[in-house]
Amino acid sequence: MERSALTGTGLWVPAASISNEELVASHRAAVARWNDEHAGEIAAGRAEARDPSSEAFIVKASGIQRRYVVEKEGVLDPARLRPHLPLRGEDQLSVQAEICAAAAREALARAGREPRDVDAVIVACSNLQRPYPAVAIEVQQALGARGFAFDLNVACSSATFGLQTAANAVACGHARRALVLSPELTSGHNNFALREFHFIFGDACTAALVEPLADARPGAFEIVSTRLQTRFSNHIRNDFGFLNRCEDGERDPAELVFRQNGRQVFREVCPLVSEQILGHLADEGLAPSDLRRLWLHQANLGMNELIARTVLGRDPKPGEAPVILDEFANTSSAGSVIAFHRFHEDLAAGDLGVLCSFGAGYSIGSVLLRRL
Ligand code: CO8
Repeated sequence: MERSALTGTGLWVPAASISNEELVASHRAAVARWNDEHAGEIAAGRAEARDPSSEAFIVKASGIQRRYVVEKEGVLDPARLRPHLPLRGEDQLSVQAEICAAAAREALARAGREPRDVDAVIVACSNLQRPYPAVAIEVQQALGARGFAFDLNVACSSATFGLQTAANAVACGHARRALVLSPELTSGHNNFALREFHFIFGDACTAALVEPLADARPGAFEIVSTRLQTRFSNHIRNDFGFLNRCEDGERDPAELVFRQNGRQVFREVCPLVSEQILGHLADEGLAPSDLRRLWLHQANLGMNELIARTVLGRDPKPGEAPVILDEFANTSSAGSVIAFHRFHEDLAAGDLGVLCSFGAGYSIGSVLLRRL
């Protein structure tokens, strides 16, 4: 079995970003409009008036200051609350394939590889714009890559599940250079009308290249080992799917985009994640004090502080568990890879870190990395 390495990462960031101030102003206007339109039902007790959002709540509850989005005007328009995406013809590259290719090119350049060196492409993300043909196969063609490609969805843990799949493909000799791409256009599946959800997500796309350890250059990261865990929960759901059109009975449209019981998720997921990282380290004969970095999923600042404190047995030192959610919000599966992409250059040869995702499913993935 060939050992594998993470040899390069790439990041696509949308040009547009939305501050909490802009988002809350749009939400206030949308709420006033909705309450006005539903005044009769509210007065009759058949509907509940919607409450406006607040910047102070967003920062206190989540640590999020702003987020990037693929298109800003549509999201902020109180009458629309979703991005504008021009319809593309079948002869044009789809939007997810386009952002994957941009992130992939950066990862390849960082690893000193060419697109034709790639022989496996995995598009791993929460929301795919179509079931088939796989977006990954479109990216494979756009890059001029060889081999095989497929899509994979394990919500916020898609990238770590993709990294284990890529590392296994390299280990077994099924591929030599595997790209894991996470094109998270969360703004297409977020409910910007409801204050408990509208601030949570942002858009981004990451790329990670996995190769045999023997081919990796100094400065790359050995994939020491990976660990995945799933446990069923209804506390984070999105019921959008092809059977919606066949269902008898009406559904609340809010069930067909992201929804969650955030407080329950916080309570249940934090201990699962800390236990997974500690168990993963113990099985490798390592102690938490052996770790130089925790590249955690970026959903909520309080969650990350609690998980880091539980794993390390003390408060994390500045930079030990880097935060990007203040700038990006929750970019689902891309979050922990963005944290890695932005915060690994200072590590020395031999330094160890854990890249860890957690989210809907529940699903948790940890990838133990050692700098070469
Ligand atoms: N402004 C003002 N008040 C608000 C707002 C707001 N924006 N939002 C909620 N409130 C109110 C609530 O109504 C509630 O009021 P009351 O007490 O009167 O009922 C009060 O504030 C407290 O609300 P919460 O209990 O909800 O507040 P929390 O402190 O729990 O914070 C969080 C909410 C920030 C959501 C927090 O619970 C959290 O981050 N939890 C973790 C969630 C998490 O990590 N989820 C992972 C989801 S991602 C994933 O895996 C799926 C990927 C999907 C892809 C993306 C597609 C879009």
